[in-house]
Amino acid sequence: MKRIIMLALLMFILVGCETNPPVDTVVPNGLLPLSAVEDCDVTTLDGGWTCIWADEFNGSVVDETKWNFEVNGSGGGNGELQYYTRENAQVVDGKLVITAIKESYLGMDYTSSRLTTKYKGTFKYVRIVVRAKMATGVGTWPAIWMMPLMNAYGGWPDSGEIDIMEYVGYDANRIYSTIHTERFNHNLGTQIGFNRLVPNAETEFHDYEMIWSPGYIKTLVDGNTIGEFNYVPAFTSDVPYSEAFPFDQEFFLILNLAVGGSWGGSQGVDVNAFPTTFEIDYARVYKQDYATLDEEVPSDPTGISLAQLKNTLYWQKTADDYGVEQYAVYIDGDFSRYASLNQITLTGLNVGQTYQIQIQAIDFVGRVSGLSDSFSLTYT
Ligand SMILES: [Ca+2]
Ligand SMILES: [Ca+2]
Repeated sequence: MKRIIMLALLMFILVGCETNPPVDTVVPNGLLPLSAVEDCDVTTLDGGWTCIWADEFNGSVVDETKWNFEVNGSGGGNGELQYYTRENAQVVDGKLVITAIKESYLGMDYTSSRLTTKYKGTFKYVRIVVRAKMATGVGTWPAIWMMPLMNAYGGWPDSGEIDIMEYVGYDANRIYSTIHTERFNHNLGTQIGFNRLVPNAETEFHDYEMIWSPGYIKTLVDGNTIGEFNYVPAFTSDVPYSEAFPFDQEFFLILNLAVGGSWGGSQGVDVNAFPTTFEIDYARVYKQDYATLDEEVPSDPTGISLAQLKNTLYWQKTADDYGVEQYAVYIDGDFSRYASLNQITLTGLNVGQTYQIQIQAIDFVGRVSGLSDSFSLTYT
């Protein structure tokens, strides 16, 4: 009898365990809604943006769970004059304060600091807001910028650089936004950049911002556009998209105050300008909460065209309520590969043979468009 009761109890427990917890089946790829991080003072922004990483600089020291110090005198690759130390960055009154000082240190004439979120905060397709006040004086060069976590497409500049905001003291009150890629970079004089006057950039805090989605980066100051960077495959159809727009990988954030160097020092360095500070009130990173927001299927890809680059096709960027994350490429009706942006170079096919190529758009929650019309490609 006791055994039967035990068995019944066991059955009950087993049946109880089999009752499935509620499962979110709203989105095809199982993406779950985002939760805002607790240490972000503004947890959401209009447009469905949720804060996923932030530093309000409310503590008494730099939070090394979020930031790395880059300690070196290597000149930042630009012949800069500072030695970057840990001691030149402090958290004071709710702000990160980076101070550039004129002092002899390990063979350099200035000290300053450079902090990165490498391996601690890495991001893709996000919105970043950094509230900051510039340093002062000829020869200073503060920046809010991003570098790729992995060099997926090769060393600088092939894997890209995003300069959300740069400021050179000799060009007072003008802020710059620039991207560098293999095709477009300052070594070639082909970098793509914009600038905007901010008359009190050195005396007041402003929100410097970037919004990044597939094939698109926009920078802003206080909500006003500085520049927009678009991947337009028809304009660069002689190269793969990774050479023109390699921004489909994880990037990390960098805050630094350089002294001198190829750009910041091109009008000399005013020794009387030091010490001077680059102050950051907060850095916040937002991501769109696709699982909660996205409701529509992407439209079918159209406009497939032959690129100048061999065996390469591009097509119109597909419309979707919250954006297309990637495209699936089909050859003769079979799935072949994915493309992050609206261009693909086909490889490994038979020379002289003609193939029917179709494209399908996939949004961030896994909703798929129909297949495009077929494009006949004879492989060369
Ligand atoms: Ca703050
Ligand atoms: Ca959608």
